[in-house]
Amino acid sequence: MDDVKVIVFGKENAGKSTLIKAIEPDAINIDKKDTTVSMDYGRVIVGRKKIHFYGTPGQERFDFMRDILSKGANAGVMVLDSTINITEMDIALLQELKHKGIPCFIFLNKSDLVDPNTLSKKFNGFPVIVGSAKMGKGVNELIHSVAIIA
Ligand SMILES: Nc1nc2c(ncn2[C@@H]2O[C@H](COP(=O)(O)OP(=O)(O)OP(=O)(O)O)[C@@H](O)[C@H]2O)c(=O)[nH]1
Ligand SMILES: [Mg+2]
Repeated sequence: MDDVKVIVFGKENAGKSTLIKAIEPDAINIDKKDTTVSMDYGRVIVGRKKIHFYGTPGQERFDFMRDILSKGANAGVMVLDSTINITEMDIALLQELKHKGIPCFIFLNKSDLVDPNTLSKKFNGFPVIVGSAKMGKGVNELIHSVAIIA
């Protein structure tokens, strides 16, 4: 079995912990007052690959955790809230991981709250998967996309 490490990042409240719970219902979420304080962890097996998802806290004061958890990652998933515009900082973060050799996907979350026709399919060349962690939409597509590239 090959181990694959995936880091899940994105702003506070984007839905990272919900996504990891949707990937694995028994996932571990370390939350305090509904916000992640250290990390989330969930795993899934696809073919011969054991894919480990590490969710980072969204709050800025925990930025150091992202650096620690991204070490040795094979892929990254940026969770974006569809109801909020992507920022220059989000793009800069995606580029930073790309330069570290970590290919990234964008999981465009909370698509249940917006008109699907208004959603972009690409952001600066990064592949986008439209979904809803809460509804379990796009989650399988994400897992299989990660399994293909990592
Ligand atoms: N409508 C809707 N709500 C969602 C979806 N995904 C997550 N949420 C809600 O968004 C809120 C934040 O979700 P979390 O998963 O805790 O977000 P997070 O990114 O882990 O937040 P931090 O740990 O604080 O960085 C919760 O109330 C979720 O129920 C979704 O696809 N649709
Ligand atoms: Mg969280």
